[in-house]
Amino acid sequence: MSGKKRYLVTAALPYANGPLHIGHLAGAYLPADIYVRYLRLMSKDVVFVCGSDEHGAAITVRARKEGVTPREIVDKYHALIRDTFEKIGIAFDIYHRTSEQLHHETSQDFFRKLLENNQFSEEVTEQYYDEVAGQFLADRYIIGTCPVCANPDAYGDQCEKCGSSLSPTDLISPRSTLSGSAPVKRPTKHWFLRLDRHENWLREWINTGVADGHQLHNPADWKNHVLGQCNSWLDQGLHPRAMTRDLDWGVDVPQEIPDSAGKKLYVWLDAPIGYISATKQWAIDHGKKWEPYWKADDTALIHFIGKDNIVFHCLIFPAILKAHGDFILPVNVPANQFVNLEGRKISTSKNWAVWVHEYVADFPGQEDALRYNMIKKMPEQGDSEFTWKGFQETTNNELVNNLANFVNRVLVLTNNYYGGFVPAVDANHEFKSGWDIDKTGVYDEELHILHEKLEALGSEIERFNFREALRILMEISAAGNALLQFNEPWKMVKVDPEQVKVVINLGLQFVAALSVACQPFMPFTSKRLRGLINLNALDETRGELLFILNDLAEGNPVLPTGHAIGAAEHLFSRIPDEVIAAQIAKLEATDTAAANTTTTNTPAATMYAPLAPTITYDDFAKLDIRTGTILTAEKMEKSKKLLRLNVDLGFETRTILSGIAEHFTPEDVVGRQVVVLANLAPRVMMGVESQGMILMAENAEGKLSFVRPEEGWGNGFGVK
Ligand code: B3M
Ligand code: ZN
Repeated sequence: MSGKKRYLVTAALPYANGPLHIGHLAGAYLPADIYVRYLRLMSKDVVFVCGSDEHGAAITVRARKEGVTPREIVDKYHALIRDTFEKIGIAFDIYHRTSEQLHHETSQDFFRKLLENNQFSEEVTEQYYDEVAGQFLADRYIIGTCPVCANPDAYGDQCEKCGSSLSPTDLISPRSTLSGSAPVKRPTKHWFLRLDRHENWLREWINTGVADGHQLHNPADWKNHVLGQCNSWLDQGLHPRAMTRDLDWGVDVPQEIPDSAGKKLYVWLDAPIGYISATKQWAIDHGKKWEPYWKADDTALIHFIGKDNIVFHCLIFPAILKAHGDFILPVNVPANQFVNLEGRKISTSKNWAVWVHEYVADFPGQEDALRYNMIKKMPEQGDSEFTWKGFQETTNNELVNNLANFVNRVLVLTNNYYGGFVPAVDANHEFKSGWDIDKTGVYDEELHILHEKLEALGSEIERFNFREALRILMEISAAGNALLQFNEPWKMVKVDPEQVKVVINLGLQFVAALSVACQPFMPFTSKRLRGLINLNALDETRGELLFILNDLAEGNPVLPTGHAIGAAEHLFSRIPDEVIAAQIAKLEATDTAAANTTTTNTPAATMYAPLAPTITYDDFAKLDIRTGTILTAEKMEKSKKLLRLNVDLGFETRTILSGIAEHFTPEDVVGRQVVVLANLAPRVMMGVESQGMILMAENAEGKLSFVRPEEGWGNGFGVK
């Protein structure tokens, strides 16, 4: 462990604009829950905070879509999300919400302090305004073509396709998501956080763990993909970023500040402060002090998030904390990647998801089967895949055939042979070890191996390797099964009763150890299992994993001789084919339903992006599109998406960065004739100036094709 005195663990605040799906679970919430439950079992002082993120365009766009108020949206989904977390066993110390007054006050105090510390530049800039809807457009209120990867539906703050951070004025052919109209530009004042002033210390902190001369963390403990994303952002240079918006829903800019009328805090300023206000509320509710958890150097602050939130948690929020001056920085941000579903990206808008609240309703009492499957498929280092067939196979082969089967056999034999009491043993009596059939088992040695396995499991959790920790848990159960298989107590009970006592006693020690060690992963199973062996449900304030580790380290069994267990039960039941078939049918029906509910009511309509707003010929005439030929091509360092091209336009050669690297290799494209938007304003990306855009066609599967003139057409000629 980090050797810190206390831990403050946060999990990303889910937008209260829709239900939770399995991707959310495996991305941020299950890893955080496992980590916190483990810390509690090791008797650590830990506070686990989360809450609903109730501001920002994600909420108001949904409210407009459903024809209700933002308040109605957040009240509906805050309650659903909070209840779903509880039902699937995510054990927050507090699940707060950013519409609470305490959060507004906390965020406004933060803003005042940043202003006092001269951390903003106040600028009047030209921003897009929707004359039809009568409001300025930022973030998700405006979409357009991404200048980096040509994604036609990039948002005003971020392109979800290539991950680029954007400003609305970067978008090509922007359009309002409120009215669909082409917006106009109007002057408006905003407060820009001077992120550029934080670039140097952030670069050093991210890459060396040092800030203000102190070694705060070890970058080797951070995930490579997290460091990679931070550095690609830092390589592009950090720029002043507007921290206020012209909105009617959100945290007010403190009213005493001149020109603050109608201004709200940018949601990514107030949302992370939501972790702090949640901690404050927790402290009020429990008569504790919140400051040590956010201000003391001997606190470990850890943020669990999905990869789309890395920059906000590793660069922007740390800059805000530092700009404030009183707060510590996170020691790790172990972001997970994404889960795909049946070969496709999970999509809330396309209703392509397994909703957690629906799973809990469809599979009562099997919450841990989903937890287990999502941990086994946790996207720790790369995206992973969930399929219903895989869910069935994993549950039946591992939870039923391994864990439930082992527990059931040990308990049945204990009841049958010893009246349900843990038998006394002759510790020197020989038997076959479950860890190695060729190895003669020794009782005390087996307890030592159990101790080692539990310690290994713990250290994998401490390194955020939850899949590996789960594998070790199941390895203990498999060794327990092998112990029975290799020694066949049901045959030996008449032949060598002393050996059978040792084997059954050991099996019970494995079961008791599993009842504690499985709790971070499968809390419901832990509780049931402890009932079966007549032990109380774990008291998370007592550090019970630490206790059994100490017992085993001293060579003492977990379950004492003579302890009375209860009746045997199967912890998990097999999942039949028809149940899986029903889930797959439900998913496909949703998918077809989505196809059939398009405006033109024909499936074809979902094949195509929505038509952009009507433009005039004059609008089109502004575009200067020319034919060209790609002379050279190379991959851009540290970018998955970009190729750096030299394009011959006849009258000159251009350098153009094109987001096609995931579709074409440099060799694929050299010599190709292309069509170029030649009068697009140059844009610096990753330190390189891109002078134009290659026009590409994208089909329904997201495949790209070059648009090009006939073979042998010259370069530099106009396209109309
Ligand atoms: N509400 C979740 C997201 O971007 C966002 C996280 C906030 S954590 C402070 O999907
Ligand atoms: Zn993009």
